[in-house]
Amino acid sequence: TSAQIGVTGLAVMGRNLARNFARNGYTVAVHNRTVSRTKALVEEFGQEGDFVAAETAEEFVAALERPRRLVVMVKAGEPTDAVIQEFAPLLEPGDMIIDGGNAHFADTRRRERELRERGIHFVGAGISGGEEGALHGPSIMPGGSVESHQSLGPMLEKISAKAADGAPCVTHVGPDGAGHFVKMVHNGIEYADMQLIGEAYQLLRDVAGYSPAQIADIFRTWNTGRLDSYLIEITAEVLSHVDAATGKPFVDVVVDQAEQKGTGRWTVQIALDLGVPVSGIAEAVFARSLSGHAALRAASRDLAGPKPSALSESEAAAFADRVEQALYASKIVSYTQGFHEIAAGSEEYGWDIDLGAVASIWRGGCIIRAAFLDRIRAAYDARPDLPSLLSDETFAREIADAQDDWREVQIAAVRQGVATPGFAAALAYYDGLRAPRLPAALTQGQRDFFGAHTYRRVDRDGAFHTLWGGDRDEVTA
Ligand code: NBP
Repeated sequence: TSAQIGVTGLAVMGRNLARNFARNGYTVAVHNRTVSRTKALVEEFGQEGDFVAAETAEEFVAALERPRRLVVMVKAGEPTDAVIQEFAPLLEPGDMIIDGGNAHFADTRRRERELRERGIHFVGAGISGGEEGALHGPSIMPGGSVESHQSLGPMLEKISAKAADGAPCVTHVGPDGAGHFVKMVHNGIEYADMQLIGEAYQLLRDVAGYSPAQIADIFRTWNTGRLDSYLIEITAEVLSHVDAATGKPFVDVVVDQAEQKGTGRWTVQIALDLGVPVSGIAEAVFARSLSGHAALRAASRDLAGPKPSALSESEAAAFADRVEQALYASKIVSYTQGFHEIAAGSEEYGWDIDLGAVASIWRGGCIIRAAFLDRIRAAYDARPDLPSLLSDETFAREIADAQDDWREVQIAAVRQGVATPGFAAALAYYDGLRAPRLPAALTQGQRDFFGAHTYRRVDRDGAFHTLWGGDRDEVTA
């Protein structure tokens, strides 16, 4: 038998992806460094489809039809390079290696270049949706050559999630590292979404005085409206869950220190390199980092702050409505920032990424899937050169409608001493963009004063310098 696709790396993701291919009628060669995982897969799930278990790399490669399609689902970083080094010598020109791990796009660019010299297509494919997504249909963001996508695309479409309108959640994002870049920003937006939801929860708890169970109900209601999304849905599930051992709300027995694997941090690092203000995503990464500083937090517990005062029942209900507005407006801003970063990456690396198509493939399968993405797609479809999501009429109008409540929520947070870095960053971004004049003019003056860095004038072209230490005459630089 010859397999149409092979999967090496059979931990949770690889195993479920292999099963997904098999359930869709493909013959799947499976391989793992530790052979027991391969055997376990075939023993447990062999009846789901056609698997070819391979113990060695040679057997694995020999099991694949040509051109070979070899999916690598190992731990990102050195293990990926190790696997490539093991398999590349066994492959022939035209074969494809698909890296479905969470690789850094710069690594993907390097690997693609090296393998291209040997005639092998290297496809860095972002895969989102966790282990459930891998099994039932993930959102897939493949990069690499057009040629490889012609061969691979139909298979990926088959195993991918489908959006509500039936469209497969996969598109050829662009050459070399484009897919992994977009997956990175997806994860950054995911961090921001989670942080904003967390802040909404904290406000409903501390300012409105609601219990986790009541807040779960509020999130369920929100999930029937414009905030309809996977993350809001699971938030309600987590908040209504009661710890069996103590009878307390589950959220109260979990240590409040958030962990991270790095893709959110990369999103911010790359944004800094590209000069894109992703302040909401950055605050989300910093908020996780702050939460983890246990000793620092313990040492700071006695710092002064306002005394919280709970709202009356009717005030609380009105406040919850305002929080929904604040959450929605802040969410628009974090997607605006994330799409700006994708546009900037596309420009920097010549990827020609279709932003509407990216929004489209995030509508199903992935962690940030949401009704909202349909609207983002519509905005980019209507105007592919949209300078910013905030330039879209519909989003601009929604923010205009939300802004009074958004500001009120921020005022309440500040007054009551509840940290809302995500809401605050989003609002500051919005007001910064709107401002007719920014204090950046003053910054330029300071820079010119201490470092003769020069400035431009509003009324004349050219670069200028003021002789600050002397007669303060202005000279042309
Ligand atoms: P892990 O990231 O835990 O990786 C375990 C796999 O890597 C095992 O198959 C292991 O083989 C293999 N491996 C390692 Br570690 N070092 C190796 C080496 N030097 N040579 C060959 N194989 C090696 O698995 P995962 O959680 O299934 O994730 C796989 C990829 O998918 C990662 O890049 C991850 O970031 C990405 N991803 C994960 C999720 C998720 O929800 N978990 C979602 C989206 C993307 P062994 O069995 O012999 O140790």
